[in-house]
Amino acid sequence: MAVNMYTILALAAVLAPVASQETIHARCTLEPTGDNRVIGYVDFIDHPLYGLYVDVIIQDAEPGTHGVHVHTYGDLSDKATGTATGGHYNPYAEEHGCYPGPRKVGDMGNVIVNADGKGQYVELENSLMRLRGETNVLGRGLIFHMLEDNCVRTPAGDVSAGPRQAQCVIGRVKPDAAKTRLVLAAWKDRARAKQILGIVNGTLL
Ligand SMILES: [Cu+2]
Repeated sequence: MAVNMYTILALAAVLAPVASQETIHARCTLEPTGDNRVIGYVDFIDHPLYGLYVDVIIQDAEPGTHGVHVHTYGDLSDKATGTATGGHYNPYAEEHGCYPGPRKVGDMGNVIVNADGKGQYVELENSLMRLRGETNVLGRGLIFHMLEDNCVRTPAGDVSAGPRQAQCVIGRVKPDAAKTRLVLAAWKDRARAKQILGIVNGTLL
């Protein structure tokens, strides 16, 4: 009896920190700035153990390579330029870079837009940017840029991606059970992740 009780207490101690943390879902629905036409959305799924899954889906964009990042403020009031969102979210005063290398928390990477104007960019396990804790990006802004992010590690590296063509605010959404199952399967079988997630024309990092 005593052994059983200790076993239960030990199990509870191990499981409690995980059980108390839920999977958190968020979305950012891009709206074009100024005369731009690009639209799209970014989905975030934050799992307490695996980290953050980020999925950027773009359409009606100019073919080419476009930087995307989380910027400091969820302020979309500058409809012409998107600059009210501030610079890249950088709580640790880091130099610029791109996922998955050393970088600012808000630094991500590039969406490759095909001739049909569509592009997809997925980060499978971003452990630096989260929807919880110290580096929570809920309520912050996200920007889709006109040009390629060159990922150069300098404090001024942010400027390479050029003007801001679309912006959005990251907000919490209702969990998507079907998508969560797919992402969990991808986390558990990284080698087949692209196939599991059905990414045909897109980048998975
Ligand atoms: Cu940016």
